[in-house]
Amino acid sequence: MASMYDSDSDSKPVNEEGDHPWKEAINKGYGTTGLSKMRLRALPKAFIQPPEKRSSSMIRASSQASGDTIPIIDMSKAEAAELICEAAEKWGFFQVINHGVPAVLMSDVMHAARRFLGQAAEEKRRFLKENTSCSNVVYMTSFFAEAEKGLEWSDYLSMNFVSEEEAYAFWPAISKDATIEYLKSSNTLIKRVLKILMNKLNANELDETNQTRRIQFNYYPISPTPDLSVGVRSHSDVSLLTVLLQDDVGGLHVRREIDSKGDEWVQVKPVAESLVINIGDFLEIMSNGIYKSVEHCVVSNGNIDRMSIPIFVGLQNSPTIGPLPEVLATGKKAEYKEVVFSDYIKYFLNKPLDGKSTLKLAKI
Ligand SMILES: O=C(O)CCC(=O)C(=O)O
Repeated sequence: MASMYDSDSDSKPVNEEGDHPWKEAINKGYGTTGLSKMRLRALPKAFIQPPEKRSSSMIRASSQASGDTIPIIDMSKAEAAELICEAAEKWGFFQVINHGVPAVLMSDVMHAARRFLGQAAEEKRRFLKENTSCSNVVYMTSFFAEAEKGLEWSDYLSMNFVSEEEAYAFWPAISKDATIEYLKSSNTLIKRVLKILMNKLNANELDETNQTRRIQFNYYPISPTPDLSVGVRSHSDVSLLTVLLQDDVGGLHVRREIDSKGDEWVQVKPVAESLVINIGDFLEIMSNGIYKSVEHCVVSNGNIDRMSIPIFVGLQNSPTIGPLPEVLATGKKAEYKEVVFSDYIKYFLNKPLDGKSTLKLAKI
């Protein structure tokens, strides 16, 4: 049955104080998508970010002094490997073109994500944490709604890949074929980038059977007051690396430290048919800080909605994580300690996204 959250009509009861029944919207699967459709004139209070977390003001306050942009690397060129390592050290972020993932699969998975997210809440709510028949497929609003002061203005479907069999059985029927195809086809690129990064460290190739893949459909609806809301709070990824497909709207910003001049936030401008790759915390720790896992955030937009599809490449539950012996063999002082892997994950999952706070757990 259609609800007021499913409608685009303007003639809805709106509490202009922003004191909206947002909990109902989340608990019933309408999420921020449903709230956005109500064309609220004020952001519900629960979504107002504390001043220090407002990405739009953070970004405005940081002068982009350098004028530099995130490197765009052509993977078909001989110098690609060198440029990838350089970007991983200097930026922690880069975009790749001619990367081997067919454009048609990228477009198919974007359409698949739109199909899933565009459904009525009755369909999406089947994947809420309390309803899903497989804990590896979950539909959510905000990262950690229970503990956040200021929820994120976004909804997402997270699919942790365990096996094709499980994915075909439990991922949403409306989007699973294109999602599984895209995920499979991205594997060659992921393997190639990891091999390049490990080579530069003189380390062995990482065992693929010890890795994980989680793919996510992120949806950022139009915000009534984008300056007060945030799409995704500033955070670094708990992954080896992340491969992100974004639409042409833009909104992803990356924090960059520039020595004497302080920080700057740089937008990752959409480039047609490219993929954005960023280094995650695991690779920063394993490389002893040579590769950088940097803070990034997504600003809200008051005019147009946005979609992105990250693949988080992770590690299986290994006993500990720390700098690779090959890296320490060079005689460099350890910047990170060996930490219990499950402690690291638990710490990340049990708090709101908050800059590079998880990485500090491993820092000496
Ligand atoms: O949507 C984006 O551009 C980035 C999303 C992101 O940072 C995340 O899902 O962790």
